[in-house]
Amino acid sequence: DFTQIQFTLSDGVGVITLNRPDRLNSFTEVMHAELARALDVMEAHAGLRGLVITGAGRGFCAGQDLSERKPAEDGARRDLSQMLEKCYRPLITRLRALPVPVVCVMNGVAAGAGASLVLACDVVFAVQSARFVQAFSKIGLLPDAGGTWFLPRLVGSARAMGAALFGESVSATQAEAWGLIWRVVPDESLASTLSDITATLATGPTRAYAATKAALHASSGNTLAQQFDLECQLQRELGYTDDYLEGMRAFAEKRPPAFTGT
Ligand code: T3D
Repeated sequence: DFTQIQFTLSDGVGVITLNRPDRLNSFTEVMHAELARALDVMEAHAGLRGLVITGAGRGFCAGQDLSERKPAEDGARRDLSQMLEKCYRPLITRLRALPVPVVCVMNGVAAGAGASLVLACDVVFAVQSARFVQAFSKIGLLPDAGGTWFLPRLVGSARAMGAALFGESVSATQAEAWGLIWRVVPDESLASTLSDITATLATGPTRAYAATKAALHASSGNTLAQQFDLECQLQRELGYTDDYLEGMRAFAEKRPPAFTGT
């Protein structure tokens, strides 16, 4: 019963497809509500093993639907922080907190808050023809939905400033070279990339993935000593998992591991 996204959950892996292709999958309040419902389902699912986010059609997401922002005839202004607090903050925060890898398979252009959504994901694949546009400055805004936090951490201040201030397109190839994303794939490999990554997540060491995500996300705010403490705590927990035992047995028996995510 979703109308602006598609959502499936099988073998523990959620797949969200942003689904307003004629508007380049731009965000509406309805889409935000549907994303929140999909996240409710995944957060409540004890056997969750991953989430993949992609888009329908030629675009990934063009950010806020600007047709919801038509200027009033009398020139009245609006408080833009409301939608940020109500919709974008929970979306980005919940994706970061999800204890499984969130993988973006970027099928086309990502602009404005759509670019911030991409950067909030843990791993990003992008088709060759995809591009990023920090479109905010073109309409007199600053990068939001976490954009000003993600951008400098991923690419450094110089590139973050240039991309954010001037809003020029950054190609998928450039994004990969900068370290903004993990990997560019050929356009014709979109479907196989999606199925490969869902299969990888469905059969992966989910608890190790969760610990890795938590530790890497924590690292930028930690000292080395604090990070050692965190690694010790998380590795201690992983040492008791079924997947570690299976990994050790598979290594000794020279066969691929059959992880259960437990
Ligand atoms: O408002 C708040 O609450 C604050 C939060 C803000 C968050 C934000 O995301 S602000 C930034 C909003 N997004 C943008 O400013 C991006 C606007 N779009 C573009 O710059 C370009 O469309 C793209 C660079 C994304 C893609 O360019 P291109 O040439 O490939 O496609 P196009 O022809 O511009 O767009 C195709 C159609 O989608 C077109 O409609 P038409 O002419 O076929 O009827 C275009 O108007 C529509 N479209 C694209 N982006 C949006 C959109 N419609 C509504 N909202 C959009 N954001």
